Amino acid sequence: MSFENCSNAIDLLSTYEEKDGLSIQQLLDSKIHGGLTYNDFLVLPGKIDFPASIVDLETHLTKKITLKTPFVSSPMDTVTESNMAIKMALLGGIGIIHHNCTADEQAEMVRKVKKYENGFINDPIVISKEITVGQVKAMGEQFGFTSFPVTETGKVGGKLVGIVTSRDIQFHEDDSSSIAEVMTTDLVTGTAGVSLTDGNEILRKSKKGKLPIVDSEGNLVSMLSRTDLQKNLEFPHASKSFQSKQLLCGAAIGTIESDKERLAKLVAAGLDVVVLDSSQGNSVFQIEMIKYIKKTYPDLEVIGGNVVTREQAAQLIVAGVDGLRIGMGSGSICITQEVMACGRPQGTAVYKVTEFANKFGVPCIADGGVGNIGHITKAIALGASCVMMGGMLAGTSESPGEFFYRDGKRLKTYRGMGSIDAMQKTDSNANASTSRYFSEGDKVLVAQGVSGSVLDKGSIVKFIPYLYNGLQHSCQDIGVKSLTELKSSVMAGGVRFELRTPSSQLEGGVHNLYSYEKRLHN
Ligand code: CPR
Repeated sequence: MSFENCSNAIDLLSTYEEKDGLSIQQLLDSKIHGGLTYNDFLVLPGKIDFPASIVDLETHLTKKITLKTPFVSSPMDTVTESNMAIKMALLGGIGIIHHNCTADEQAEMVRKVKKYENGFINDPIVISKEITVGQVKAMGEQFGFTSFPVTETGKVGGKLVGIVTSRDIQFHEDDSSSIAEVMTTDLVTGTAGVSLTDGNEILRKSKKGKLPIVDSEGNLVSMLSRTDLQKNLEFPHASKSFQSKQLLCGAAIGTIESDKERLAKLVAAGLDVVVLDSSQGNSVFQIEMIKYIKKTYPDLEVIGGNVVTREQAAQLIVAGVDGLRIGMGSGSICITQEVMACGRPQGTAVYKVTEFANKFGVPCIADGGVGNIGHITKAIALGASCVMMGGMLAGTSESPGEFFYRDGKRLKTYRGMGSIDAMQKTDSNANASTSRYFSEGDKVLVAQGVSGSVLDKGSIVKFIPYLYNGLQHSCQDIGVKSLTELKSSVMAGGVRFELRTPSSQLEGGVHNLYSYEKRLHN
């Protein structure tokens, strides 16, 4: 057929029976290719007829929970505590708080996330009116500011009676006067439940420095500060529960008896989703725990795992999970495959499990081995609904731990939960690491991971939007307008794949340069 006779591209291609590239089934035929990792293949480009900005990244975390983005932070003690969980939820993902700590500590972290209100200071420093001017001046030196709300109890939750600012005390010479004599009692306040935008507007109009927020009985609930006005960003994708409007929060537990007590505390703190944290999820302990949780807390969503085979998944689906976590040995800090001889290349694991679980409406999280945006696209193309990240989010301002310097680089610790370091954490009740690997009671601990360090990545407030925009552009190149369309087009054979030889992988990276700097975003 000549080119002149064809009016469109479809006619031009009509002599070919199949689309170019491989279907997902051909790509993942492990009898031919062996197990694949994300780096072993590429997605072929499609047609762009829409802007990247319209690509919809909404997805399911569990049967009942949807998120505006597919990003989940891993329950590791160098990745997710309340700071990370708050920011992940504000940015449209969710954080799963680790359990390598006491049940009370973990519940307190969950509570902090659930109580968080963006822009509002929920734990302001409050004084009572018995405090003297001299004491407030000293507090000013200690904290660097001299505005404090005054309540009857001297605590948040007490009746608001005034506010003291630097103007009230600056030129007051008698340091022994009580604050009641100098504080401002003519107060502008906001009412609990006010939105951030409305609260900021009241603050702006009042020309005051602080806006105390009070409940219907006049008790202090929180505060807005003028110095934060510019910093109070809105987060349109925030993951919130429909009824309470509180941020969504997940937490991990193990599968031993004491974890039932731990879970009761987490549920009392407002937990939305529990992740059963085990490196090999197909155990009688986990199956029993799933049944117990579904019976005891029918509204709590349960994510089971980890699994890498259809057979493992089937056991947990029958037990009643609302979501599955996939991955064994693919984590960046992990030596499980080396030591245990068990595991599966992550690309194959994600496809084999999701292809099965999705038939039963069970969403899956691809956990471990995500090192760049391309890996996220590939995990979703293979059928995952979300990706769980450890190493990608470690070393950010929101991850636990202090930065330190080595070789002129600013670093933070990142360690596997089955590393000797994590397993030897000595807090009472801190059994996460050993129970994750069924090692509680072992005399000799067998490490399944390492402890290391990662470079400072800055705040996830910049990093997650980079992942978000990158994922939108990736979908645009593939020619799909949403993550849902990506998955359905893959299954229908519309989105095609190509295997990569080792030399094609080299070609796909930066090569033949004398030197270069890899900056991922501005
Ligand atoms: P990366 O995102 O760093 O590649 O992997 C994080 C995931 O690795 C975690 O969510 C968890 O499933 C897994 N993981 C954590 N500690 C581990 C050890 Cl010590 N060994 C094996 N896997 C581990």
